[in-house]
Amino acid sequence: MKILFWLPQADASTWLHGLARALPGAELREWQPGDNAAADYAVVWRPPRELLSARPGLRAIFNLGAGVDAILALEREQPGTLPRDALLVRLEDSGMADQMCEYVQHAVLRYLRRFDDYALAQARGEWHVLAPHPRETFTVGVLGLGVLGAQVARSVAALGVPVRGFSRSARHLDGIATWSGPLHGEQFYAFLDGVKLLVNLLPATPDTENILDARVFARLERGAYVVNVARGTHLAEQDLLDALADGTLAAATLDVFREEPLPPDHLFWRETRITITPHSSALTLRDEAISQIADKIEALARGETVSGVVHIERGY
Ligand code: NDP
Ligand code: OXD
Repeated sequence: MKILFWLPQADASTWLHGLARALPGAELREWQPGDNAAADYAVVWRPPRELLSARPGLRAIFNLGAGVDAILALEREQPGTLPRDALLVRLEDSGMADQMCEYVQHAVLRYLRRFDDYALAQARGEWHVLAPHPRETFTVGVLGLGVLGAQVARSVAALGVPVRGFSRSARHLDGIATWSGPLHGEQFYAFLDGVKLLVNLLPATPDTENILDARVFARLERGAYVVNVARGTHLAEQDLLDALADGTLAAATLDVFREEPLPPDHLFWRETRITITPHSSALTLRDEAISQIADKIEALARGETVSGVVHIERGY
């Protein structure tokens, strides 16, 4: 079987060696511009359009991440980019959930115990004891209860704060109040009412673009916190700055941005109540990703079905 590989800004040889060890019979090659020779599978992250288009015979595209928005954007901009019969398969957890749980738990504890305010006080050379937020009303809302969101919700509940979640279809998670339905519907607003810290783990689709906007911020508890670990396109940037300025929100932690790297002159760098990390809340782990993808390639080669297949029309 022939496998094409593409991962910008990474040492492709280490990945190719790992894939070769996991799939000893495979013929592996790193894609180069102009390569339109046949391949059975593609293992890629943010591939150029030419890698995918005009490649009949491709059986599956494996995305080296959980979010497939970059690949689906190529198809939306130019329908037919994705080979007609190829499956698009995303990573499912593969070591990302633990990292995401740590990241979100850290943000919850930091804001609950007001370490963000202590950091600002230290910068001013001030010594003040601040009352922590009451744990029982520090309600955390998790938007998106998929592979990552469900585990994050459970891990935050283990900290002893009330947790609730929202998804498109109904989900049941022990000990976590859940709502479902369309975004901006009645159930969505019922979910938001009373949330003190909102975590976003939705996929980036046309439906979810700008979901973190002024209307949503206004429904949270006054002085709420926002943690965006999904995609930059979810956030209405000016609405966030306005909500921080007028006290609707107290602070935000952002791992993802519309433009990455975040440009040096972006206003977010200068807003002391915004914490920035460089799209690092949950990194793709090489060994885990290779093992998951190799298992799925072998399953497909045996004619079996695999999980993690993206529903193209739904967008995730
Ligand atoms: P999943 O596909 O497993 O989960 C998506 C969840 O969002 C599901 O619960 C789904 O609902 C819900 N959802 C989707 N659309 C809507 C909608 N319109 N209204 C309400 N709920 C909706 O994804 P993962 O948990 O694996 O990953 C989530 C996202 O996290 C990725 O798409 C990616 O963008 C981001 N990510 C970011 C990383 C980082 O380093 N910052 C790392 C990894 C992922 P339902 O359950 O009904 O299908
Ligand atoms: C992902 C990501 O989607 O790294 O996996 O953002």
